[in-house]
Amino acid sequence: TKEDVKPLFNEKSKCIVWGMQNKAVQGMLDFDHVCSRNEPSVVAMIYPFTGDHKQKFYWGHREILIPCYKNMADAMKKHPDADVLINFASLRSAYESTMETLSYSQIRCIAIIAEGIPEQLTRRMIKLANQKNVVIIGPATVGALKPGCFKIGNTGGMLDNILMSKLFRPGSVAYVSRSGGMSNELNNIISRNSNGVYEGVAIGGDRYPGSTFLDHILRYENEPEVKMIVLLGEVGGTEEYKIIDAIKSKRITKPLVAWCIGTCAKMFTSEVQFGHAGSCANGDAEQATSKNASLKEAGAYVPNSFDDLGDVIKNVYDQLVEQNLIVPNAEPVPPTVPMDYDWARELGLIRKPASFMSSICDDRGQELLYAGMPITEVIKEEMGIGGVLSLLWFRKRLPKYATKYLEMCLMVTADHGPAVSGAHNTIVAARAGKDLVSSLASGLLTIGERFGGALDGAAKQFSEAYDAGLSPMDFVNKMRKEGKLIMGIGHRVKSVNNPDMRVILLKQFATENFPMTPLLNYALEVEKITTSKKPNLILNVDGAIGVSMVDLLRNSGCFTMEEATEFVEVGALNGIFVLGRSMGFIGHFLDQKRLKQGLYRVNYDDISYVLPDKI
Ligand code: Q5B
Repeated sequence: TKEDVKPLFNEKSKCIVWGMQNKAVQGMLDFDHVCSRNEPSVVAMIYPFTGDHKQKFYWGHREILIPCYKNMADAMKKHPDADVLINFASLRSAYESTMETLSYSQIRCIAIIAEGIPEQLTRRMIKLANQKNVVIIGPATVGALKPGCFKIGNTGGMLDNILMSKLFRPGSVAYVSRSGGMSNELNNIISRNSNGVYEGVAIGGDRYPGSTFLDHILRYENEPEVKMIVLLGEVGGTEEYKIIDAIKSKRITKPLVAWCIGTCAKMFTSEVQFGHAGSCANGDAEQATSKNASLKEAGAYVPNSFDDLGDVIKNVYDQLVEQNLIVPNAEPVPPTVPMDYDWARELGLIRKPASFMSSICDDRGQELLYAGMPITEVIKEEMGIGGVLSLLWFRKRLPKYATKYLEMCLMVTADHGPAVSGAHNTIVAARAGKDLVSSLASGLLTIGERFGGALDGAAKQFSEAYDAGLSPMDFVNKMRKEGKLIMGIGHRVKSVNNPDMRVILLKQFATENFPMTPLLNYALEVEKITTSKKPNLILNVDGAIGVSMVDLLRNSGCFTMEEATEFVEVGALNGIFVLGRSMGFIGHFLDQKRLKQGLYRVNYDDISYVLPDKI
């Protein structure tokens, strides 16, 4: 018998939490704080998958650290004052961790939250717990709470619910239920119809609960502060009949309000299995209606329906007040606990300017969005790299010819041999033993006006001249007068005599597919003038992409003139070369590694030493 069992929890109860359940732990600490406990009820956590460390929590306004141990042995040794273990282990490991917990005599109560533990294992746990006089709450439970003292995990819900149901100070009504969800409902009903909850336990929905209705009710019977008891049973099982026997044998003498839920089960012609593993009637006696009738007959206060439960509780409570068996206390004001930022924001109570804004991609929902388009659609519609680029860079779904052109630009700029500045740098870095990212970055850092970074400059110079109405000749003369190079003109090796096939391909595609190409045409007129002076002053690959992209942005119908200009201003077009050439640089990095090339050192012959004779 457990009739002489001591109270399960008091205002000094300390527990260890098994599992990285930070939200539940914070909820417990907030509960402790509103209950005006002097110190937190959680002294340690156990999590076998990380090393020993500390987790940060709030104690009221203050931040505190709670140690988290890899081994249960260490947690127990360091915290001999903990006598409760809250086991959040999954159904796969809950048995093992509970059995281990039972080997430590300091633990008097274990709450097992996991649902679905095999019944055979549950029975073994219960057997050992009974031998060791340890109370198990659960499995398949949210836990229990004792206002003013202690709360297990997520029991009682969030802080606003705890305050609303006055769970921060003790009342005179103790309850026991199977369901954790319904225990929350009981907290609410009891707080509205009496001076509140003294203690509440949800024993869990499994067929074999670690502790039973009777265990807890007999404990309540022994606790002088408990003046009345509420039992919320349910269809299935015979536990309620043990209560009936105890009423009849006068082991339960305090007023008991009881109701078994699941009365609708009788309305079904076939067997009904409700949510809990144990909530299925095997025979008539296990029906909720039969149990309610028997409870009433034994002398329990049984309402006509669940809806009337609150009224019956109120009637019994009022009688106890009338008889001076309950003297309601003045209502204390609980200490305030700061609201969690996320919760306050969800409730719309606070607003804060965001630190930064993003308008191209959102990964918060169920599915990743590129400019508002779900990634599954991007794939389904075969948008390709050009389509992704159009969404992420230009925030538009560009027409097919445009995305195809973008892909073509990436393809033709992907590489131009190992001799160019960027590939050279990548190769030197790779041969110096650097990793892929460093070698790539080393190559990318050479991209500038002279090498691969003249796209935006060309777009700007040509479009400004064109918009100002300068003839190609006037433009060339103006640039010469100002001593400026024309961006997008000139090449080290390509010339009219050695044409750049990449540029020919780009020109051809743009003239054949774009709605119009006025800037490209203008640039080709400029090229005629510059190449007449020097054959290598051709419209190069940077220039061809730069001016044709202006034609695309201005004439695709997707952007305003201002938007088209802004893309050039912010440097979007150089991004095309950067992205394309990254493919080549990575290729060169891999190539060097594959070829096992050693450290590169410039040959002395390649350096002209021009030091002063003497300083
Ligand atoms: N002159 C590209 O120069 C280069 C002139 C010019 C007026 C011009 C030069 C230049 C503008 C920037 C530009 C992108 C540095 C190039 C690329 C990607 C690449 C690379 C690859 C790849 C080449 C000789 C004479 C001088 C100059 C005059 C030259 N450029 N006049 N406007 N733009 N262009 N960059 O050969 O009278 O003799 O003093 O800066 O568009 O990077 O494959 O290598 O895919 O990787 O060194 O294609 O053109 O010629 O500077 O010695 O000039 O021509 O004033 O006249 P060079 P320089 P003068 S595409």
